Amino acid sequence: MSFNNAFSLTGKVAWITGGSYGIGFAIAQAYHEAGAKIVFNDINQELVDKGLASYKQAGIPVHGYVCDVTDENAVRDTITKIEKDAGAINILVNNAGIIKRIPMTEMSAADFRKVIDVDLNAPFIVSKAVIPSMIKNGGGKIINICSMMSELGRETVSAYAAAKGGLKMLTRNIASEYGEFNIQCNGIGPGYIETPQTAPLRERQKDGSRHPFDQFIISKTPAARWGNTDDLKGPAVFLASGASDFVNGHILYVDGGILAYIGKQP
Ligand code: NAP
Ligand code: GCO
Repeated sequence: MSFNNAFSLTGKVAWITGGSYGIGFAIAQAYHEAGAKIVFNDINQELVDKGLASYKQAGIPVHGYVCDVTDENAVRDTITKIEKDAGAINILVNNAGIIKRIPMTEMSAADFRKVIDVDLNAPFIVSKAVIPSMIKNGGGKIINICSMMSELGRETVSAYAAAKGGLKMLTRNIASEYGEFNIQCNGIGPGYIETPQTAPLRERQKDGSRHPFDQFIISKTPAARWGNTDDLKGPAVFLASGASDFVNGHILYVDGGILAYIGKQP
């Protein structure tokens, strides 16, 4: 395989869950540029329509579906539609996610379960549903979007950290269980990325100054900035391509160095 071909996704079908905006959309853009056929889903018609309009504007042919990734039947139905519209899925990106920032002692069990359901149970449900056809077709790539919270904790994100920590271990287990079928399952752990999910943490204060959390993140990041969705494109293509065929069960942290850094001395 030539160096350039190693990174090509030509002829591959890539499903990006929750891919109508943000990180999922950027990964889809990169996969399209690398030659893949893109399909995505989102939780409701409004988001799918918003996604379809953005893909059209970016010149990316795409199929979009309404599908709640926590619903096994809906996931199965969506896979049937994807196989009919685009072909068998070669690359799955478990990107759909939610966060609820609530102090743990104030969080209801229902809210905790909801986060676990979307961020951990759903990657299990969707991966479980695509693995049989990947095995039949000689292999595939599964990329789970993990987090800094796969490694670290902080106030208010107990459910999210529990889910993303679990997703790291689900990643390693899929790699362990299905590696022999030429399935590589890896994770990407984005650092703090500018998307709507993190917008409340970057809101300007009434006096125009930066949000204290915004300042905190910049001071904790050796790169001294938030990440942007483009920062995730190269790593996502690598993990979807032949270039990573012997990389399995790995979490690639794309965090500007956060996990390497103890922080500046006061
Ligand atoms: P996001 O706000 O987390 O949302 C991703 C998409 O998933 C949204 O369109 C969302 O719909 C959808 N979704 C939620 N529940 C769903 C369900 N049950 N079924 C189908 N779709 C569902 O966007 P993001 O910030 O781009 O994050 C993408 C992924 O990266 C997430 O897994 C997130 O946890 C992870 N991540 C983000 C950051 C960051 O700094 N932004 C850092 C590390 C990891 P709604 O808009 O209705 O919720
Ligand atoms: C938070 C953030 C994080 C990030 C991301 C970090 O409230 O601390 O939302 O959880 O979104 O997942 O990698």
